Amino acid sequence: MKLRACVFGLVSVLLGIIVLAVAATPVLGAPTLVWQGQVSSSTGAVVTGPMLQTGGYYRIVAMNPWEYQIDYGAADAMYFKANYPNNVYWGGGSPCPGNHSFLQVNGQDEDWGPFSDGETNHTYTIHRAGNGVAVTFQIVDWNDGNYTNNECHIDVYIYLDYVVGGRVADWTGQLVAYFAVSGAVLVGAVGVPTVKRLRLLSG
Ligand SMILES: [Ca+2]
Repeated sequence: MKLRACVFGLVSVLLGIIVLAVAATPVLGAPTLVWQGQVSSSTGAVVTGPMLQTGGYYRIVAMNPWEYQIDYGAADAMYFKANYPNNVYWGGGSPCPGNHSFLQVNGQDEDWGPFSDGETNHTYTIHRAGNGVAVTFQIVDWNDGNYTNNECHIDVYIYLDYVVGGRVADWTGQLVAYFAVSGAVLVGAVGVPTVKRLRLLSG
């Protein structure tokens, strides 16, 4: 009886390990959320996200507009609209001044891609390879440098990407372009990692 109980216990433990392993394994066809956070426009504070593991691939999504001048000017991760007709539905946006991005990643400008208006909730996506350090986000107000007249925030979501046949894909199986941090650069400058474009995998 004791032996049976012990065997049963052992099987239960093994099953538990298998279940945990399956739960932790990303499944192509379903997005796996790693982290979500809010980046304030009114504080300009740096938000520290999770450590992106070396060997891992990640999809970073930013959405929602904010206001760089309440009741007058709206912005999102990459674009802005002065004298807006509506603070969500702009009818077109201008690129961030100086070829910067309002939403910074690891203290650097980011190319968030084509403009997304209110219909798509100002949503932007980039892909990154993990480098073993925590990723950070910050809104920099490149329009007036004044944070006291700002309002709202950008929502940031981080999901797992997948390696399919030696290439990186998102959860739908769509191949993506990704960016990684040079290991050689990381050794000398962990605090300010330099992003290096490695390969364009799409298309
Ligand atoms: Ca402002």
